[in-house]
Amino acid sequence: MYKYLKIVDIRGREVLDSRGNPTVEAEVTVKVDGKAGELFTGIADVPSGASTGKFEAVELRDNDGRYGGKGVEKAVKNINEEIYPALEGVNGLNQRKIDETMIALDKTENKGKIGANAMLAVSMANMKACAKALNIPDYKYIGGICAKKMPVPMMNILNGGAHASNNIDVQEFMILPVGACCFREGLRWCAEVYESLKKILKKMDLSVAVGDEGGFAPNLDSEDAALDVIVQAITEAGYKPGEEFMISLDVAASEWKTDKTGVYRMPKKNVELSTDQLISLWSDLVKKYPIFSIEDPLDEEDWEGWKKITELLGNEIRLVGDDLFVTNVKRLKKGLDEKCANAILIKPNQIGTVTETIDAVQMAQTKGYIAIMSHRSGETEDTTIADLAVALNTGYIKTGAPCRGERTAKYNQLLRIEEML
Ligand code: 2PG
Ligand code: MG
Repeated sequence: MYKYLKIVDIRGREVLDSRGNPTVEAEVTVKVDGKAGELFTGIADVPSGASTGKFEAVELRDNDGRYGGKGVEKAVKNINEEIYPALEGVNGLNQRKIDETMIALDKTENKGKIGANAMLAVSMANMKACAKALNIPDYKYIGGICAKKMPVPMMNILNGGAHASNNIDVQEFMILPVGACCFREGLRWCAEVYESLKKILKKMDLSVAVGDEGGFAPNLDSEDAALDVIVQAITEAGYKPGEEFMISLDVAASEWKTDKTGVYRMPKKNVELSTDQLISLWSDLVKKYPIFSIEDPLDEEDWEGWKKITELLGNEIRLVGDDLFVTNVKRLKKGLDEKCANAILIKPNQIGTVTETIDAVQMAQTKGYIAIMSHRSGETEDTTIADLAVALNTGYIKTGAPCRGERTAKYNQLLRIEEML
């Protein structure tokens, strides 16, 4: 087995994401030690969010005339001219050293100088190059013999909020095939419910156009109306809501914040609510529907509110911190100390390196919080999160609808992994 996989080349490039916006791709090439000196190249693309948390690591954009300011040429230049010289000759097998070198190069708390998009692309591409050189799948390289658990898909089938131009304020409605025997079966169940929902919406004369993550984005009057059609879709597909399927919501309530912490405004309904009113709204929904989890039910700075809702609902459902924690162990630690939430959403690009992502998952898991591996609303065909979910035994993955290639790419990769396991 190789002990040293020398990084001999790193290059960045600007590619497009699923919204047609530029994003960063990196290629890392490693050379095996010994006489053979064979070369292996890993390629990785980073995704991009729409409802981004205030405390996420910085996604470096050019802010010039190209692509409406969204170009990533600066980040690409940083890969070629800053990161490559710093990592040339380093052992790719030492992923933590590679990530730490990039962090040290950047020197800022939020990775604002080099850009978390530049760093994550290199971090993931290095991991992939090493896995390739060792001739093992990515999930096996990361998780070794501990990688064993296929995640339950949290499949987004109805979009609202910042991900759709309809009048629903909650950003995502997801279904979880909790009664399925395996990933393949669960995926089929979800696709059948998705089809069943499509039929129902057509019958209701509602749009079946899809949002950014592939879920439908019909003009329904309320969150209750959305949940009702989902329950109907599950039932008409022949499954039992609450037994075979559970439902999850991503409120993305940081998008509803006003100037005052604890005062919210639902942007589409234009209704103002206090933290307490919002908590009672969610607790009413939990009584009425088979809800497994609610993500970001409150704003990323409303720690008091999070504490209250965790006290009230934490024994019944999972309260998932996405914008609240931003995959950052410092914010997660605060949540653990103050008993806020009981689950964390894991998005590698919120933090910017593979090893920091792993650290966040492990901290959560040792403290009894579940970790949910997640895509972004702007994605690419990169499937690293599928491998990470299995490698780290997260148990859950949120990666959109069974529709749109950038979403199915992850599900299809999980099908391959399940066969290997
Ligand atoms: C979220 C994500 C992914 P975005 O809020 O959880 O579904 O959306 O990537 O826009 O932040
Ligand atoms: Mg979210």
